[in-house]
Amino acid sequence: MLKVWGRLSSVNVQKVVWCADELGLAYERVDAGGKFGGNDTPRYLAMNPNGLVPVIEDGDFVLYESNAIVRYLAARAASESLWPSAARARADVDRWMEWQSTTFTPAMWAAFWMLIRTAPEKRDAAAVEASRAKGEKCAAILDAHLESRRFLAGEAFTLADIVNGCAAHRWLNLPLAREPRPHLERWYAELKSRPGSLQVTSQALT
Ligand SMILES: N[C@@H](CCC(=O)N[C@@H](CS)C(=O)NCC(=O)O)C(=O)O
Repeated sequence: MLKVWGRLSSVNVQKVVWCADELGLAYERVDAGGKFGGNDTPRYLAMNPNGLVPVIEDGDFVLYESNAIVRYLAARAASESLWPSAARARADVDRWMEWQSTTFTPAMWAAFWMLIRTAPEKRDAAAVEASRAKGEKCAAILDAHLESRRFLAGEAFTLADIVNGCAAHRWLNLPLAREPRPHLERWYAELKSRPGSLQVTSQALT
């Protein structure tokens, strides 16, 4: 059976779990990383020399990097809807996936780390504010894009929505003041109503 290594509090593990649930795949998830540890053993480092989660094992095939994993799962299931094969449609999905991993999640990272994983007396308020401001820029981009589209790549739900949905779940649940973003919030509410999202969107940030 497909094995997913990684704790569910990791945004990158969340992408894999959400994708697998959307596809209705049978899999076993093994807690690793963070408080669970286990990601610095020789066995783990042989699967991912970076010592990071997630990793998947599919028989004798081992893969790390969350966005590569969700693309693999969509391709393995021949899911034309999640990851379309037409060049421009695929490029559009890929663009939003790259944007999530290089721009949106890094923007809010310091705010997340300070507000969720750092004791109050050790928080750096200036770092939180700088990160909040960067997160707002990303939220504004998503909001404007979603004003005229149901999902990020148009009318169909794709991998772009899964990976950005995980990031949006984090952004919208951070305990800080945010600008109202009606289109982003409408999109996220629709994502939340999808059964495949529940393991992620029902979870508190930890
Ligand atoms: N680019 C990698 C990043 C993976 C990553 O940074 N994983 C973090 C959790 S989100 C991690 O393993 N941190 C160490 C730990 O959990 O012990 C991916 O997308 O899979």
